[in-house]
Amino acid sequence: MNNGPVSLDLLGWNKHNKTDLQLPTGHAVSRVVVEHRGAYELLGPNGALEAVLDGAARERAHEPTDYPAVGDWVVHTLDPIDNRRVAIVEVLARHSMITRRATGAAPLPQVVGANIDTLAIVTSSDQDLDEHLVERYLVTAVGGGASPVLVINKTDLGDGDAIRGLLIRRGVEQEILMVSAKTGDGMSALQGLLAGGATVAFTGASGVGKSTLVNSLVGDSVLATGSVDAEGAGRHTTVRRELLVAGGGALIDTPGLRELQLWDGEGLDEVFSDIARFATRCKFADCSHRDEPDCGVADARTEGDLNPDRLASYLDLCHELSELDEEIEEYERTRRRRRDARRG
Ligand SMILES: Nc1nc2c(ncn2[C@@H]2O[C@H](COP(=O)(O)OP(=O)(O)OP(=O)(O)O)[C@@H](O)[C@H]2O)c(=O)[nH]1
Ligand SMILES: [Mg+2]
Ligand SMILES: [Zn+2]
Repeated sequence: MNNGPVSLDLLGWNKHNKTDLQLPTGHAVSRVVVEHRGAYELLGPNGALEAVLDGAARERAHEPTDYPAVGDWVVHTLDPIDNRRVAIVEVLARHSMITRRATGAAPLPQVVGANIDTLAIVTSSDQDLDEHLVERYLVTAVGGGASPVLVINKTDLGDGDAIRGLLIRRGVEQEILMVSAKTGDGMSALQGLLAGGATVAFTGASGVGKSTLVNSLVGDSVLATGSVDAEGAGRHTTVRRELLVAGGGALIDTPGLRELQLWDGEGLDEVFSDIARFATRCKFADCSHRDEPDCGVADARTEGDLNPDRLASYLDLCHELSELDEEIEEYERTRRRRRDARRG
């Protein structure tokens, strides 16, 4: 890992932040490259720094999303506050934010990455395609303000066109790149996503080659890569999210995910724009497209204009989101009750 100073420009600052910041003396801006439990690793013009969130900023953080995340631009002290770590005093406004439901019983959001331009959803030609999971990633990306792109890796091992066909038959409208991190095939298109100092995050199942792709784009084997078993499944080699600089753009590698729980449905209508279009023909404005009469969506399925698996997947996500809404309401109610009880 390079611990020397890195200009904000190389980290991608100029793509979205045109103005010069007026910083208090003794402060600087850096980017969060790794997040630990309550501590952060920063990279910027002052090199690699360890940081914690300072007390006042912690007071202001009411929601989990208010805390720094990988990809955030933060204002921090130059001097350490505890002999070792500098203090983050402000998280600058994000232009995008990839959020999922945090693991655990409580319905809480978790920011997986901030200020991401493109979310590369990686699949691999030697692993079974999970279309439903791809759709979850698509909704998460679009809802958070990032552009999704599909990447089919390991075209040297199997028929990438077959996977591409499955995605298209499923109704996926986003760009699909076919690459081989091993042979370098198609990598220039992936490289192109970094143009202008963009930030590209990689997500997908374990073993599809996310870290190998990032290493290849960085031009150095900075990340550990793993092996896959006979079925092509990975072994969760990557265990943390990490931002790396790639000559004018930034890359975020993430651990492989077996599943992804949505946090909000903001991106649903855009990702399933065909269904949203058919729904304008439903008799009832609040049609659930399950068994109402005169349902434009059901008609489209009957007529073969809508992949039934895609519709089932959409309805599954709608159901999950409405359950989540109820859970959040219940959670907030309990929280209020506890607070009121404490106040006596
Ligand atoms: N043949 C071939 N193998 C590849 C390619 N890309 C990656 N691999 C191999 O696939 C295995 C898994 O790669 P990783 O980069 O560790 O996968 P990952 O997606 O980061 O996995 P996790 O960190 O566990 O989520 C390694 O053995 C890589 O060498 C490719 O294009 N072709
Ligand atoms: Mg990895
Ligand atoms: Zn309907």
